[in-house]
Amino acid sequence: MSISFKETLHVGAPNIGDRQRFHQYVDEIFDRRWLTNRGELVQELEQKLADYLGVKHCILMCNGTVALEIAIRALDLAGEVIIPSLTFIATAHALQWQQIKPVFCDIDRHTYNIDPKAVEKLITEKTTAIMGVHLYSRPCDIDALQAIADKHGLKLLFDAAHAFGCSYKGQMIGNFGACEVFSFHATKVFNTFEGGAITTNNDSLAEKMRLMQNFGFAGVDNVIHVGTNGKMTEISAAMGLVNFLEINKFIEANKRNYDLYKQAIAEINGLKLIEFDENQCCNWQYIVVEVGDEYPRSRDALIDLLHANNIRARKYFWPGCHRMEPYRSLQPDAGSLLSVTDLVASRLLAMPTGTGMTAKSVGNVLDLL
Ligand code: T4K
Repeated sequence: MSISFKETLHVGAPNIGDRQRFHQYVDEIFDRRWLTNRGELVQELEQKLADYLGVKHCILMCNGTVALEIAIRALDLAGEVIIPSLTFIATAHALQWQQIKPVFCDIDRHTYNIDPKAVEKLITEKTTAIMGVHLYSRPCDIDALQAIADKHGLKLLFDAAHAFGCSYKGQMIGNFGACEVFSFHATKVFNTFEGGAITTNNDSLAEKMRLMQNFGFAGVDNVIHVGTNGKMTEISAAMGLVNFLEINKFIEANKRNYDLYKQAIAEINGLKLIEFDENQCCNWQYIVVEVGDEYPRSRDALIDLLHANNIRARKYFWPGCHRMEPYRSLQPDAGSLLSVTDLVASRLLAMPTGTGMTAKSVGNVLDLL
């Protein structure tokens, strides 16, 4: 079967705000001749995002991965850190990069998030932290994870790359654990081309992370800490300011697309669309479909069909970090405790959404399904 749409529909196609305003910002940046190193626009965006999230500190970063690395280092993590395997590889790499072993934990069958019951069994003498991932915009079971962390004297932090604009029990993601890390990559609901942020309500941690992202400089010629270069540029901040003006529009477009998918997928035997808590804020940015046994095609056959018709659906996050290098070689037995992860990773499919999708293009995808 081939419907062959002319347009190619990508998962991750960026949301782009007012171009004219962006061009004006670029001119202003050039006029000021201040391109990076905590410029005016970075400071303005940090304040706006901190206000939006209701958090004390928002530290903008060059990308989400470096932000994770800095958070991990600032919290003095070492030894082993428990994370889910069903996540983007950056979650694991940010630890391994610093010689910390990511210990892969199974997920809850329904939420796809790290399973607190499985976490406790993985704690050893070497464990220093739990890093939850709010996968596909749905917050982890934060209360349960915090209780485990408190009981065992572990640090808790979150990879919140997917959860900008989402809330947990009425409070915005960004306020939980010791700190939370966002990605503002082009593919995210809110993007700064490349970019990210760490948010925290802890003053001394924030100060330490600010030092670490700028080589440890505490003023001109005065280095007081080891550090790296995690700074966001003014161009990225300009993109952020422009996109932030339209964040509600972006989220509304995602919600409209989600509702269209939901209505149609409810009628299709064997397909199950991800569900969200309508009482919480959500960015609706991941249209994740689980392909069950009752569907006439396997997940892989379905993705082939979609690709043949210019719909670039993705198998996020197949095959799970534990089945990719270096973890596959370093931890060959990890899969024995990850049966839910393996099952779910073989069934999920992410579908295109965002402001680039019209109701008609969603309809075209649904016709094919
Ligand atoms: N933690 C989690 C849970 C994450 O999901 C991520 C990033 C991170 C940490 C790390 O944050 P960053 O360091 O990236 O800030 C993409 C993104 O590059 C990555 O940011 C994102 N997660 C991940 C889920 O998706 P790939 O390897 O799938 O990228 P790629 O090049 O295949 O593009 C993805 C899709 O987006 C394609 O369908 C094409 C489309 N696209 C992409 C770009 C860049 C566009 O249409 N336009 C574009 O400009 O990782």
